[in-house]
Amino acid sequence: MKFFQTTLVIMAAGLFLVGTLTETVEAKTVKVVMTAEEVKIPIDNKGTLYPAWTFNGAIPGPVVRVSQGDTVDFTLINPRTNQNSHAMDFHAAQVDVLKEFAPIKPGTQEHWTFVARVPGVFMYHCGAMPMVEHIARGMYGIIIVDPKGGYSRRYPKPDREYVLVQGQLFQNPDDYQAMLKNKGWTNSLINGKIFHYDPVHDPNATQALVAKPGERVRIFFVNANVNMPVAFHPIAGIWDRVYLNGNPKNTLYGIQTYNVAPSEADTFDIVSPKDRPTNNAIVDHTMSAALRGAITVLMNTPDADPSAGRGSNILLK
Ligand SMILES: [Cu+2]
Repeated sequence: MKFFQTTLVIMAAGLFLVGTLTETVEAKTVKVVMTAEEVKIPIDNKGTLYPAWTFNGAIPGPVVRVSQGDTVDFTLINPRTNQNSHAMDFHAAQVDVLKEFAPIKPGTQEHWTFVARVPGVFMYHCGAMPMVEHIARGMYGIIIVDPKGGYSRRYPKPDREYVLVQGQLFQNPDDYQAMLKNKGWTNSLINGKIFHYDPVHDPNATQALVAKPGERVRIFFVNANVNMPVAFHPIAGIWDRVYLNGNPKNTLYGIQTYNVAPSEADTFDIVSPKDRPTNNAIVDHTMSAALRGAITVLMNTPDADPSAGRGSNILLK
């Protein structure tokens, strides 16, 4: 979480009067700096290296979290040591694809701002060509825009929050023609690793999501696959609520599987039985993806680590 802490600096708080009443809402400017890094990083729990392209040296890139109405003050650095142009496409931004989202060459940087007007969860990704390769090699992440109104009956405060970002791993990182045809896709990545949080399928996995029985666990999910939707399902459970695009105005109740399109992000609540310890396996129910790495274990036990899924621990490294 070092990058998260160092790259997100709350710059200033502006105070705006809302309407004619004395009610006030603080809108902040949040400074976000990302560096495009072409680096070899581990893509499984035993440390197999892959020549990835990343934001800040990790898949996914840093979690960006702001409140509705905040201004994101963004800088993208493309170091001279890189071989390729890179770009940033925040799905939470309403700007100009030819201006803000334009690629920048190695040895340059760009700076722009946007106001996060729409609440929810959004993907971000590199939009430089060939885009399929820049995304498949790891240049993606999540931006959470918390709703201005805060929590409510419709959008209850969760006990834990976790970020899960799914992607596709291709055997040949340079063959973007194969990526376009979805050929050479060998594995699914969850937060950058195959079976990242699944000690059942991978003896090298040391982590799982944890919660206490009966807690409301909120999952912010991004489908960063380049070609395939995700059939998002909690085995041995039912999604209590699904907030489409993470927006509390778009709430579905009692859902077994929700189909998440490429580039879509949604928020999912699950509440386990209160009276006993249980486990869930959160999967892409598309079998070819589940068994290539897209399974995440959620353990609901009374001794769950109280710091997991809270504060800066929502994306388990
Ligand atoms: Cu890129």
